[in-house]
Amino acid sequence: MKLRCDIFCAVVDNLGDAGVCWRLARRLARERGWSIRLWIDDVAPLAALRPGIDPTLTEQDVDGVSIRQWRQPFPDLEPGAVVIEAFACALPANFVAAMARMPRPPVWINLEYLSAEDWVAGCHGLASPHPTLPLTKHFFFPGFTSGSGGLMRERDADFGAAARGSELTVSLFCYDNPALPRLLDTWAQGGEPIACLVADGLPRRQVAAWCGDAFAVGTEFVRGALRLAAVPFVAQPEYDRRLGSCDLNFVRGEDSFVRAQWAQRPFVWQIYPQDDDVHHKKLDAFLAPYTAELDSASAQALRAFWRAWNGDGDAAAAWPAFRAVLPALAAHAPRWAASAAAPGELVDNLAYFCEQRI
Ligand code: TRH
Repeated sequence: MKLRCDIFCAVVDNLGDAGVCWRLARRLARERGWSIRLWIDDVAPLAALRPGIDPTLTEQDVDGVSIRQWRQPFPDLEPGAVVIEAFACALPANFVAAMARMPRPPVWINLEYLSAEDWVAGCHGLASPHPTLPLTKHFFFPGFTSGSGGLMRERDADFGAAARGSELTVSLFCYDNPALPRLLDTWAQGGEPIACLVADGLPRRQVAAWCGDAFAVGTEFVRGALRLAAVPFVAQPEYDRRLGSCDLNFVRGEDSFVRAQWAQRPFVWQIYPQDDDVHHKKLDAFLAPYTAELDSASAQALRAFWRAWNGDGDAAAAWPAFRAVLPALAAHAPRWAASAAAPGELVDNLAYFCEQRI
C-alpha cells in the first residue's frame, strides 16, 4: 500500500514557498511512490511554476500529486502517515486533533528554511513534543554540511549546457534592488557586450523603469554595450536550463539560489531581506564555506560584489573586479556543487528519516 502524506504550504509571498513544496511533493510522489496531498492556500504561484496547474480549482491531480486548496474551515479527514508542514506554517487545529486521535500518530515534520549558519546541523532532526497532545514534531533543516538535511535535486534535473557566444550572458532574477540601475549603467557604458535575460515580475519592472520603456515580455532594449531581453516566466525545468546556459546568474530567495548552485555557473545571490538585517549574517554564513576553496583575489572580489548587491557597498564599483574573476568562479562552481551534494539529497534524506519512524 502507498504511504500517504499530507504537505501543508502557506504562501508567505513570492514563489519560493510554492516552488520548494512543489518539488518536494512531486519527488515524493514520483520517486518514492508516496500518495501526496499538497494543501496550499494560494495555487496561483504553483500555476506559474508548473503550466497545466489551474489556479481556480479546489482540487486537481498533476504529476501524481493531489493539489488541494487549503481553505477554512478545514475538512475533517484522516491524516496520512506522514505530515509535513513547510516553513513552520500552522496546521489546522482540527487536523492536528485528528493526528492525535490516530492509533499510530503520524510522523510530523517541519521542513525549515535553508541556512548555512553553524547551528543548523545541531538542530536538524530534533524532536519537539507537543505541549498537550501525544504528538512529536521533528525539525528538518536543509543545509550544505553533513549533519544537515541536504539540498533538493531531482534525479533527472537538466541544466543544459553553457551557450558559447561573443556576449557575456547574464540572467537576472532579483527583488527590488537599489544597486541595479547603476550596475546597468556600468554594463551599458562598458567595453564588453552583455546580453541580460530579465525575468518577468519585479526584475522586469525595475529594468523597465531604467529603460524608460514598457519593456514588455518578449521585447529587447539596447543601450550601449548592453542588450536586455524581457524573457517570459518559464516552468521550473526550463528555468534550470536558462541557468545552465548563462555565464552569470543573479538569483534570490531559496529555490533559485539552490538551482544556481546545481547549474554550476557563477552566480550572485540576493538574500531574502529580513528585519534587523539578520540576512547579512546569513549571507556571510554562506560566503564563508563558498569562498573557502577560492584563491584570495576571487574570494575578495566575490564577497565585495555579493555584499554590495545586498545593500552593503557599491555594486557598480565592485563589478570590474568581480567580472575579472568570473573564469575562476566558473572553474570553482562544479567543485562547490560536489561539496554541496555531500550531505545527500534532501528528499531522499527526508523520506528515509520518515520511513525509519513510521
Ligand atoms: O520567489 P522567491 O523570492 O521566493 C521566496 C519567498 O520570498 C519566500 O517568502 C521566502 O521564504 C523564500 O524565497 C526563501 O525566490 P525563490 O526561492 O528563488 O523562488 C523562485 C522560484 O521561481 C523557484 O522555484 C524558481 C522559479 N522560477 C521559475 O520556475 N521560472 C522562472 O522563469 C523564474 C525566474 C523562477
